[in-house]
Amino acid sequence: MSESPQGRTDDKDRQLDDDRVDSKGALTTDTGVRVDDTDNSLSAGERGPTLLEDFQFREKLTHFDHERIPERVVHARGAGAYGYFQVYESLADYTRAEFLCDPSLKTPVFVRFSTVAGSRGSSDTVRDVRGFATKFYTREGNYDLVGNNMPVFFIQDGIKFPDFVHAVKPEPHNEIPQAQSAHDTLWDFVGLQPETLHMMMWLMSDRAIPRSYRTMQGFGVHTFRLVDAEGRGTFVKFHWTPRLGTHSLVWDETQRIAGKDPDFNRRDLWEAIERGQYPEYELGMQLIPESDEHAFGVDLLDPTKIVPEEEVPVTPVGRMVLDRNPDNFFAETEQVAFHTANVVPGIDFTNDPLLQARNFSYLDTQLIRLGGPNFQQLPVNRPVAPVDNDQRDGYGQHRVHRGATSYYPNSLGGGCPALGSDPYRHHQERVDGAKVRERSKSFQDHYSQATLFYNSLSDWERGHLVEAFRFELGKCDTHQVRERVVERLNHVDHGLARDVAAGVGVDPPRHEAVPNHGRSSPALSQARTAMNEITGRTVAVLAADGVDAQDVEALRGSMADGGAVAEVLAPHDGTLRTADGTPLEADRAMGTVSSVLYDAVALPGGADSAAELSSDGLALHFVVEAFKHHKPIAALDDGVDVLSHTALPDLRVAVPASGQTVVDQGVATHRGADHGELTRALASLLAGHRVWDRETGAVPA
Ligand code: HDE
Repeated sequence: MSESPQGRTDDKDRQLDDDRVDSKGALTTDTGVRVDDTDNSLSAGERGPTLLEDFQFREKLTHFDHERIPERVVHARGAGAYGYFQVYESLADYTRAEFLCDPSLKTPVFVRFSTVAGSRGSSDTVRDVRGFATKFYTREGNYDLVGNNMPVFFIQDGIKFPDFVHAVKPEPHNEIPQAQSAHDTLWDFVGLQPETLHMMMWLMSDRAIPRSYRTMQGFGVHTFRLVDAEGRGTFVKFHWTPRLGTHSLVWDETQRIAGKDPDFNRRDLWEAIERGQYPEYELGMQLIPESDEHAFGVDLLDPTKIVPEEEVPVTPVGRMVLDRNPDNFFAETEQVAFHTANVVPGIDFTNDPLLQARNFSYLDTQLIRLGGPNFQQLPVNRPVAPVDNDQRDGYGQHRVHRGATSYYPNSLGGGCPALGSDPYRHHQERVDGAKVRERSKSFQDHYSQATLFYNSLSDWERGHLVEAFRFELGKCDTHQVRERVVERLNHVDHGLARDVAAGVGVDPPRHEAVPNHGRSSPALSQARTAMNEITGRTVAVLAADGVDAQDVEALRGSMADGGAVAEVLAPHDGTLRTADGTPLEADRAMGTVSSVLYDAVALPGGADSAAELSSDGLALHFVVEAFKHHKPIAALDDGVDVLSHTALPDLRVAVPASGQTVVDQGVATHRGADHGELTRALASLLAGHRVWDRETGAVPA
């Protein structure tokens, strides 16, 4: 049995070993017949027709023709990783689920992150919701928590899902635009379906453009139910909180990354795990006794609402670490099949109509996507818990069931499989009502939590939100669509509606539709997230011949100490001649990357290097663009001079005297030998992620 690259093995990893294949023998057909030529087909004479008899050729082509399966109808583009989950303390007071009650257990998990609207080959950094789906391989069966990075959803009842998805996906007549919500049909739907408004606020916020899957929250969205050993239920809302804080990109940056590196988020996850910087998330729960079901002024069954954390605090209950990349994207990340109805004893549903619809849809979708009812036998899906039942046959059946019986009850098979002891029991909720096709009145307030979200944002977050609405509506060709959305926004906040209207050529509403209630929930703002980490952040160190080698080492060393990665970018690949003559290998040629792929830029000293960079358009653009995107910039000695060659008024930051470190607008500069203060300043700016109060309006990048 091989160990995972990171050296950890668990039940799932050991199980997967039976399926892992390393190519090490002679080439054969699928039937095991050895072949010695895979380049030439069998033909009648060297220039004659190909022969039907060539079974090897036919098998190779046929297999190729059938390599593709349907992509997911939503969440087609994703990236996955294995890891483990461990609960801090027993939650036996609320649930009988073993993996939530035994702190000594490390439960293996597979997580798939995704965008929603784009096709499998679309870009990572589009404005979209991100999926955050976790499969826990528990000893009591698989449990799937299929969440998103936003805590609410676009619609209240699953019967509206096809309408919403048809509206957001590329328009059907010309299949434009790919992976974008900025088009008429989505906003037409939004204007006519006000229950979308709260979620649209989240979608227009920075949450929709995460810096990394490692810096993204996750939410179960629905209210679920925990059930203890006595059958008592407790409502629960699930939250994942990333250890590195919740951080986003800048909109202009995301669009550039989409071209420079469409795999930006996928690559970031993969590389962080390969480096041993394992992404970590804390699981939190909002626990609500059944007796408090109606205590919060929102219907817990309505997935367009949150329960503010200030009213029901999030209790941290456990930790998830992702420490192993998959071996094969298709076999694992593509074939993983999540299903909201994959629950284990102690976890149950509520009557949220969106959740109920999902409990139908996910099984159905796997049948078409994975080609039949045996998809749970695929290696990534197979539970570590034993499986035994009378289900038989079907496409892709891998198990060789022995014996004559496949029915219950039987005596000929010794009565097996026998009914299990300690089984899954559905919570005994009393229900009663007439069959109706009606939305509950308690679901009808569509605006007050959209207002709550808006009120809770910091100034810079609000600025981004207004810009996002302007961008998206500005892409709509139909004026009436723009007008209707502005009218809806006037129910959220009058100022917001006016700000958006002013950017999209719509008459600003003259009166407020409803007064802003003034309430806020500080926990909703990203400005309050963890800002004490630089693990996995990337710093571009721009250098040319004549660079000061000690400056480069100081930058590299201090960044590495905090877990950040500093890369030396030079005008060309290969070796640089440094000021003291020692050779320095460039990590990359500047022209193959871009500032948008880094979190910060540093300019080391060295007169020749600074002079060359000061007349290199690529290098100057690098600095200006990083400044535009609110990124920390650090410059040492002669490197400080490069800043003035960018000829930007905003970049004429305060210049340090010898021996001094100055931090001005997130630009840290230093002249003199001791770099300690400068590197500390850079680390602290990086931990704060971006310099949001920097004025960038005049920067033309
Ligand atoms: Fe999904 N959703 N969804 N969804 N969803 C799918 O299942 C669906 C909803 C979510 O990485 C599909 O296997 C309906 C909410 C994630 O493989 C499909 C409704 C939330 C993923 C489906 C919803 C999600 C999916 C497509 C409304 C957040 C990706 C392929 C009733 C709580 C899982 C597949 C992965 C995937 C249906 C609403 C999250 C078609 C009908 C709400 C993270 O079954």
